[in-house]
Amino acid sequence: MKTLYLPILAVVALAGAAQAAPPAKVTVEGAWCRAAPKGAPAGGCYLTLTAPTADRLVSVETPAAARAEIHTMSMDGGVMRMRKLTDGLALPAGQAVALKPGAEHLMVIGPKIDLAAGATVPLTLRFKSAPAVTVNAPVKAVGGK
Ligand SMILES: [Cu+2]
Repeated sequence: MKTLYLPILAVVALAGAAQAAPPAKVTVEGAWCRAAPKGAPAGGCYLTLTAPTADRLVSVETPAAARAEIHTMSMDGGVMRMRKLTDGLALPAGQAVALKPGAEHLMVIGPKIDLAAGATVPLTLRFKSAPAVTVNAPVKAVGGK
């Protein structure tokens, strides 16, 4: 019977270690969403992520829209197209990853609020390892594509 206790003790020790050292938070800077015409089906949000250790942005949630997705843009036969990143977005250790117009971005689909300047879009970012971070992204009327 004595051998049975050893694995149980090992599991308890591991759980204790995990509690003592939670994964470091991902830094989120400069979050904003682009203003969209009233009734627009979706809007883009942008921010810069810096993960202290290699991580992955796996999903985004917002109470301000039906759903939110992580998108990338690429040229397809001379046309810029957006595509959902189903596996999320890699965040190399210590390297700032900018989500910006014309590149990787967050898409809020089916907005429940008017994406007008002055509004705020709360975005909860979920990572593979680091704890989730919620930021309030101000809506800005910014031109350009
Ligand atoms: Cu998009």
